[in-house]
Amino acid sequence: MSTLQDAPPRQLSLPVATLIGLLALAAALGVGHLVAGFVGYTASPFIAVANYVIDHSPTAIVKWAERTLGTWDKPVLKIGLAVVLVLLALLAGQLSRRTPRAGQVLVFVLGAAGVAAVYARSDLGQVSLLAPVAALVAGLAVFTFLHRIALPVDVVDERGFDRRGFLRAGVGVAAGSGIAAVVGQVAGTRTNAEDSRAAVGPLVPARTAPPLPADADFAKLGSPPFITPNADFYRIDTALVVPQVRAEDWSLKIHGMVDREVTFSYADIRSRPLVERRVTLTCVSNEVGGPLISNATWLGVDLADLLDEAGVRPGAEQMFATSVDGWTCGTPADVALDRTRGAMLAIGMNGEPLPVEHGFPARIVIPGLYGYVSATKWVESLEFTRWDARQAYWLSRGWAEQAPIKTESRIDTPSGFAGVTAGKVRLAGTAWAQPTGIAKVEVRLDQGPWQQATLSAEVSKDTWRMWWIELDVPKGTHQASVRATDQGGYTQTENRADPAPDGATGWHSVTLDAR
Ligand SMILES: Nc1nc2c(c(=O)[nH]1)N[C@H]1C(S)=C(S)[C@@H](COP(=O)(O)O)O[C@H]1N2
Ligand SMILES: [Mo]
Repeated sequence: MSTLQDAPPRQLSLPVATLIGLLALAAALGVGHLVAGFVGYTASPFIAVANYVIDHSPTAIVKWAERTLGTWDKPVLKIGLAVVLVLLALLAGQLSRRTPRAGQVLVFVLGAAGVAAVYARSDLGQVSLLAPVAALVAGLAVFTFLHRIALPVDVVDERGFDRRGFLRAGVGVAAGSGIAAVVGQVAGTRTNAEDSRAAVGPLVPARTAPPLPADADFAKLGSPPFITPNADFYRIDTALVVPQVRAEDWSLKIHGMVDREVTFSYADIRSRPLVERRVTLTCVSNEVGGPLISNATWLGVDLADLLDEAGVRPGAEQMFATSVDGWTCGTPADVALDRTRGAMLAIGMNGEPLPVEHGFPARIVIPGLYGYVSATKWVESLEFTRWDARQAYWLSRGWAEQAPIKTESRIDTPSGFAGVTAGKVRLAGTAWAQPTGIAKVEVRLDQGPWQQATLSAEVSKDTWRMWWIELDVPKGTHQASVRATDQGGYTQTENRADPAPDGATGWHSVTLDAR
């Protein structure tokens, strides 16, 4: 006989326990996301915990992830965190097959972790705590409620496992959680920066960069294109959710050791004479031969002009920049102030307003310094201060205070372990030494003599330079290596050094398998 009212079970079945754990998790995340949609998107407990993991992972792991996963580092982190949460939810269900206590404790601890992660963020106000607290309450309530239905405490009334009631409640919770998450998502991204960016309209330079010479790159021979399209430009930042800042809400404050505090709006900046400058950005985490380097035509104003209006006082050692997401960056003040260096506050990139993921509405670009000590995206404050007064994000994680870009070179074609036809083999690549400029690139096969490669036209000392060469490659396995010499007369050292603490060194080489 089939009945919906079975005898009271003494313990939950495996699938029911599993469902209870998962539904409690869904409710917590859904409700958390819903509330976060109104009090601050990054207060969503899932995102806050993921951000916390990024900020508190050992530096070596974060940098390793940037290098090996590149732009995939964030999706991989999110998936990893989701897997961990699902496993913990399953565990909460399994631990509670007889009584709900152990599962409730686990759900509470998880919820508390969400609260702590939001509390730990400097860029979120008190009200944002509502999101993880609501998540905690929802998770606990759903867990307890479903457990009560599935395993009634009160067996005296002979009520058994009300399967239909349990399923109805489960479907309700699942649907409610999904709807809550969607509403939160819509509400949280309603202040999306994309439409503000689209409304910026054309940004017209007062002074355009000179046209590019035809031989600015050897893309046809296998070098990268001289200008990296925005969609291909490398992206590195700690922001799990790309900060959404509307141009009309943005401002930049210059303060600290200055004669007068000044604040600029987006309208202030764009109405100034805009200059175009080509600058190659380089990440300190780039391994020898790595991809974390790209080149763009930036549009913006001379940072020195803005700093002059504030009147930076003598004695200021660093320009401490803060992004809207709380990330910070320390630049030597003398480099920021040096007009000949050409530091910019950029609002345009390759003929468009800055893409949101590259810092819209405005970012700093400074030729010759690795990005972590110069290139603050979504910048909102520049404070002039001393080195010992403030420690920037990566400095406090063991990276160097001073980080000029090192002279380096890379073989782009053929790629590593390429099969080639013995005889004349063409190699092409790139070399950089911002802001000194590249003087010479040499390539050699195995331990053979160094041979000078043909260089592309020099567009600017602040940009990379492409090279190509043809080598005689006999049958067999060989190694081709490259080294650059900059215009200061320095030739790249062969000594291999890791990216930490101030940039990798060593010659890049590729193995050629010639048949
Ligand atoms: N707000 C913010 N700005 C940032 C970072 C960051 O994590 N947050 N990373 C810096 C680093 S390490 C680099 S290499 C450059 C990369 O700029 P891109 O993503 O536009 O290529 O941005 C810099 N600016
Ligand atoms: Mo970087």
